[in-house]
Amino acid sequence: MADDLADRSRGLVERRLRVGVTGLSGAGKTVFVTALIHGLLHPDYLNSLNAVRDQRYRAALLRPQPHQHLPRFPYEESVEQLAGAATGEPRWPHSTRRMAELRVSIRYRPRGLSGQLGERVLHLDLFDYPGEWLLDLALLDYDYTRWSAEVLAAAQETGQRAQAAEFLDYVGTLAPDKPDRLAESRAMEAAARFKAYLSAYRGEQGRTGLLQPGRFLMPGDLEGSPLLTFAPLPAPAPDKSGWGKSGRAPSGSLRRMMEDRYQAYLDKVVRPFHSEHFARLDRQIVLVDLIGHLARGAPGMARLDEELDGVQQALRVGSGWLPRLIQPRIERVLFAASKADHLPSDQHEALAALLRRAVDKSLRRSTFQGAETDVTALASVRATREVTVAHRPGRRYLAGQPLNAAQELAHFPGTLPTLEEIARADERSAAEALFEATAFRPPQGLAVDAPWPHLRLDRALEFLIGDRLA
Ligand SMILES: Nc1nc2c(ncn2[C@@H]2O[C@H](COP(=O)(O)OP(=O)(O)OP(=O)(O)O)[C@@H](O)[C@H]2O)c(=O)[nH]1
Ligand SMILES: [Mg+2]
Repeated sequence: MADDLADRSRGLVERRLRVGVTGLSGAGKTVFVTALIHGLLHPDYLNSLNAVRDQRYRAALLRPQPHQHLPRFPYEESVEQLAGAATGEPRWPHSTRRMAELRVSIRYRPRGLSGQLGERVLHLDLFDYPGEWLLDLALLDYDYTRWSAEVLAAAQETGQRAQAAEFLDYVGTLAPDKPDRLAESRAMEAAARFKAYLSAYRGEQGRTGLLQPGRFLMPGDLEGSPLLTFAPLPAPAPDKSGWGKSGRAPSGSLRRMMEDRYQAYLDKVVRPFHSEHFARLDRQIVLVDLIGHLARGAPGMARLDEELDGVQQALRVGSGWLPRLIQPRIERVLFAASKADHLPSDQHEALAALLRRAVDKSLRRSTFQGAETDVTALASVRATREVTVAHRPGRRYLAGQPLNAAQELAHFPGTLPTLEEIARADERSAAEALFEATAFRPPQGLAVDAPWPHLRLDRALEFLIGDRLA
């Protein structure tokens, strides 16, 4: 309100809206933010954004971002890669490991009477951050002992594999409950092995359970920090003589050091991320590579449930320990299955339905009921076209250039599995793929200064910001 008044004195009403973009590694965040900004700057293909449809949308501009200490989203670089401007060869943007921010200011004319009073400006602050960090909020419910027990149990389940064994064997040789001059170097060794185990499984499963600390594989600025030098330890022996009245392992012991670091991780990493970033968002889009989850079979789908539960939990968290002012205020959450251009259009509804079902399951488990949610399937940048072939009329084929092919080809990608097929795979906990899609190169001919093809990017925008352009 104060903002509005100040700005009105300069003759222009300006408002701010902070939209978070998240999803696990590879979900499509960077491509989404790039395409969204590019679309706002070149809005010809955004007809489902009502302000564009009603011709009230004037223009958008990139502006200096509000937080100087956050990295700027690499918009120009990503556009250049996608358009192949430097090399002549379009490429998907590089994988990113950090959060980033960018402000786009949109000038529009409001609907109805207020439109006659003049144009307005919406400062849209986009905040891109790894979903792995959001899922860390689950750790707040665990103390070090309970966390250790669950993580070690999960590691034992996969114990026959090399990296899990190397980590468990090492932890098994430790005597963590006595003061130990070498505690620091043992902590470093245990943490290194723990990390090696986590990264070995990420390739296969994406994550190793919900309780994997998000910064171990996605450290951002914390690379090498002592905050990441901890690992789970087996429960202490029942005999706790020498533990003192506090009930804690003796100081100078490895266990004490690990407990302190785990606690520091919660206090210095997890809570601040929540209060400084997550809790300040107005809207949130969660990108889900559902097709990628299906490719990992039943374990992949189980991980999807876990991921969505984690998001629900994040939305709920904070009411207990955050100051009132920064309690979560996210008003709208859009869950979007990304890369829908891997399927012909007659299967997009089925893709969205699979995601909707998973979201509904986690919504039912959660008691949180604040934010308005919606589910969609979209392609930020459409890399395929739909074609038909003479001998199979009625069947829709995809034409595009596969990542590993030298030229364009048309193929039928198959059909998404039904819910029954997914449930059956789940019973057998079968790891074979439930669906496998061909990965495509970005389309040829994206121009730096012309609109790009997409699927439902504009509808996603209407849900996320449309009411603020009304
Ligand atoms: N066909 C198609 N592929 C996409 C689309 N969006 C993302 N991809 C593919 O998914 C990959 C990952 O997309 P990114 O946007 O880099 O994903 P991210 O979430 O930023 O990933 P990290 O930076 O690694 O966390 C890209 O390299 C593309 O191969 C899309 O709209 N269509
Ligand atoms: Mg990225």
